[in-house]
Amino acid sequence: MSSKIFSLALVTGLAAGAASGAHAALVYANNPAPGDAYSNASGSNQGQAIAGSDWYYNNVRNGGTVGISDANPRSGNASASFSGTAGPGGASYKADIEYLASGVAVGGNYLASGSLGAFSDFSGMSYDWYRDSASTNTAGQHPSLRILLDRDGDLSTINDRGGLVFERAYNGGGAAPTDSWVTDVVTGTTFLWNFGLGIGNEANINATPYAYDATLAEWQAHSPNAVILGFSSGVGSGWGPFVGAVDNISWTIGGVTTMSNFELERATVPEPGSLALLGLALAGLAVARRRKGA
Ligand SMILES: [Ca+2]
Ligand SMILES: [Ca+2]
Ligand SMILES: [Ca+2]
Repeated sequence: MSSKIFSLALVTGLAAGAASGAHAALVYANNPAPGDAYSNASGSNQGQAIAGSDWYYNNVRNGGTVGISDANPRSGNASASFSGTAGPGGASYKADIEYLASGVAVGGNYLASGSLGAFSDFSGMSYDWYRDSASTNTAGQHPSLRILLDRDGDLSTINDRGGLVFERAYNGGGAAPTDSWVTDVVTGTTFLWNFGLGIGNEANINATPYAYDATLAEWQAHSPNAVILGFSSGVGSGWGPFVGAVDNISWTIGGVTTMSNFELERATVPEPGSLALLGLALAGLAVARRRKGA
């Protein structure tokens, strides 16, 4: 009920004959303004479903906070904001917002139990992110964007689950801009690094000695049977104090683009007639107040 999906009609033919289209979803906070601020002080990952959507606040620990709120509006009245202070050493915070295929709660956190499609049909993803200048963590850090995968495509085996991560630091990025929204786009030639997938974190899958320079296309060749479990954006762990946000997370699978705009549900807008009546009532109230005060 909190998520309204609009079919935007088929977008101009990127690939004539192929399935193509776009869906933009408004994903609403669970709470009215100022919105959500889901946090967990404990050291174990906890999550919360975002009602009416397949999105979750997830993997939140050590005081990390994530929530759709009006702190940093983007494409409307809100975005998904992040903050955390613990770290970078010791028990540092973490907080994600994740879209999961058939998400299920496991010990207070959420896991996908289904698939969004074949990794081989994935052609890219993008998002807008924001780093507030109040952040004192490493200057190149910003909320990352991840695709979550099951590497062998068999959902009953979970030791090969993991993901691929986009960060500017491994794509020629320097210091992240602050106090302004930045749009990043992941294509077949973008460098991604992995966690999990049954091959260890930061695996080197190509001929170069460096682990962080495998492109999306190389990962697709490396894991031809993988299926997509979901998408994720987040902050930490191992960061210092950070304040920021993300919005307009989108991905394209089989030529169909899905974009999520994080928003606060608007109050019902009164019709012009009732606005006029409200105006008259307020004017009357002002007059009454003046009279009372005189
Ligand atoms: Ca598997
Ligand atoms: Ca390499
Ligand atoms: Ca928004």
